[in-house]
Amino acid sequence: MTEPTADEQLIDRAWWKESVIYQIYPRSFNDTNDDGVGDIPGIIEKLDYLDDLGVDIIWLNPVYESPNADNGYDIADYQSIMDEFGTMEDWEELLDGLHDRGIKLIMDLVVNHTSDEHEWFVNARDPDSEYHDYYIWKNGRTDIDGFTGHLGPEDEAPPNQWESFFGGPAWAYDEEVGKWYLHLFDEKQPDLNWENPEVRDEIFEMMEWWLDKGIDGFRMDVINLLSKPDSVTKHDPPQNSTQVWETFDGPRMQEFLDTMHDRVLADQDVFALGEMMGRMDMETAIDYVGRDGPLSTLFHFDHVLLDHGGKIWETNEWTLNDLRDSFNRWQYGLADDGWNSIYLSNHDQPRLVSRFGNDDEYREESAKLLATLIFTLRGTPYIFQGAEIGMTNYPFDSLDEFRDVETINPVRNALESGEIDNFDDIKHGLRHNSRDNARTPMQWDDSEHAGFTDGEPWIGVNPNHDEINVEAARDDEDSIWHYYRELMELRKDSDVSDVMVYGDYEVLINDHEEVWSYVRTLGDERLLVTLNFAEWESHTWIPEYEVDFNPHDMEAELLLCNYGADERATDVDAEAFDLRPWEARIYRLK
Ligand code: TEU
Ligand code: CA
Repeated sequence: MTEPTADEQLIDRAWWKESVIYQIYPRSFNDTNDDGVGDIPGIIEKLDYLDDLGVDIIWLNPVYESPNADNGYDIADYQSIMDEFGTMEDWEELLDGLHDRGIKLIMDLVVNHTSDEHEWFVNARDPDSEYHDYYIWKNGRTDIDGFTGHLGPEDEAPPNQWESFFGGPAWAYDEEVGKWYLHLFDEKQPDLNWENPEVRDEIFEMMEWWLDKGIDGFRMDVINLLSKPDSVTKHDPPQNSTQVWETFDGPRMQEFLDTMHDRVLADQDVFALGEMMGRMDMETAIDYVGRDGPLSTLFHFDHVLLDHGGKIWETNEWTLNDLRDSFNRWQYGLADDGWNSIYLSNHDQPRLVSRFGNDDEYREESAKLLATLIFTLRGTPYIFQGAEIGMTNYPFDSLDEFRDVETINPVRNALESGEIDNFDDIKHGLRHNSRDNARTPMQWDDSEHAGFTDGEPWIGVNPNHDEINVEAARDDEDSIWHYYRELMELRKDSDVSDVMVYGDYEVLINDHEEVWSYVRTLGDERLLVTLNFAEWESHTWIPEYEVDFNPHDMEAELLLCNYGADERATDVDAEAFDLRPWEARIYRLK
């Protein structure tokens, strides 16, 4: 970052605003003992890789003991490491290795639910145990007139008709207890009862334990689901409600997070990132991540729901206007208070270049364009492993190739009920939507299993690893990988770093069907970012009436272009120019 300037008072600095986050999905990153599953020693082996790439924070997906019904998001013990991934000593070595290189570590915090194999839940089955009330138990309903869903024993219906996010009812009947427990996700992921103060204490103590071990923060899984609606906590829930979104931002949500903040986070300079489900209004968002809020920043789902239909195999068409609108809402919404997280992919989402770009003819160009977007919007940027080499979706051909519950469960249910006839009818949609696209192994080189493992990988390696791999990308100085590094250098270590991180965002020509352009401004510094989302040439300009400067007087100095700094990109009038297919440029306006 540059020396303090007169604009310094405009800047509310924080290390996590200036950082770039790299997300590691350990199961698919690097395997060192040939069991086909990535592991912590595998990450340690790649520490120099992460350092060379130039990232600042690692977000590690769950590595805790787990039966892996949902790949670690079903935790059986919060304070131990999954055998498959290694030992606590390995984890400590990883933390030290990162810190030695100036890289921070944030851990996944999954406290909406545990595994049904967690000791708490095992004990909770005894109604006299102090753990019984750690979970949400309800009686079923016998007044089942008009009920069409799944029935329990003796024709008892679940307490309400909420559907789990992974398909099927959100309640499971437990024989031993004779009651139903709530699970918003898989049956093996019972929801914790946050109304119980002992649950809160346990979780807060566990968080302190990890912070004492030296971690730098948490990514908080589905954190706005913790507080359940009154209908569930106070009395028996309404019988015909299928509105599972009633569970978003529940009545005590703010209180729970404020307490977490005051008790655990406040005194330490930690990064707290909340994953927030549902479409949130800005007031609620600012309550969470504003100056006085408990969290640093959040993940929302607005832009990643654009192309999703109701079912896992259903897709929707999206336009550039939709994408830009969803980002505009947040860019402007958190302009004065709060801070955005900018991501286009993660372990739950298909590959960004296959989804928002063109993974065929313009794979390189569009992957670079999307990276430009991620690094130049206002907010902390995220790279999900493999994005830096432009990894693509996987050509799934049968249901056996999938591993993810969110994909498999609903498809099995639909095949059983006859809602769909066969896999082939929905193949296209699953290929487009499935989370498994993100989970195929990291492509390190062009060897048999892409250098990920010498054993049999737990999920297929993308056949395109012979071309798309880290080794090839590092050898080619025009690669996506090197472009990511250039973007990070600009953002972190250049004359324009401050404006790139902290500058105001102003969109231009908001209805342009091909080009998304915006200006970032901080004091006298101005950047123009211009991105052509089309496979053809597009014309664009700076409309005089939309900006508070005169574009005719401006000189445009090219800082970065995904076609290289050739004459077409360097020799332009700032007021109007043409962009090549999927071309991205960053100019400094003077
Ligand atoms: O994800 C939240 C979540 O609900 C996602 O499953 C999302 O709805 C879906 O991916 C969109 O396609 C978090 C974790 O990131 C995810 O991996 C877990 O499965 C889930 O919570 C339960 O812990
Ligand atoms: Ca392994």
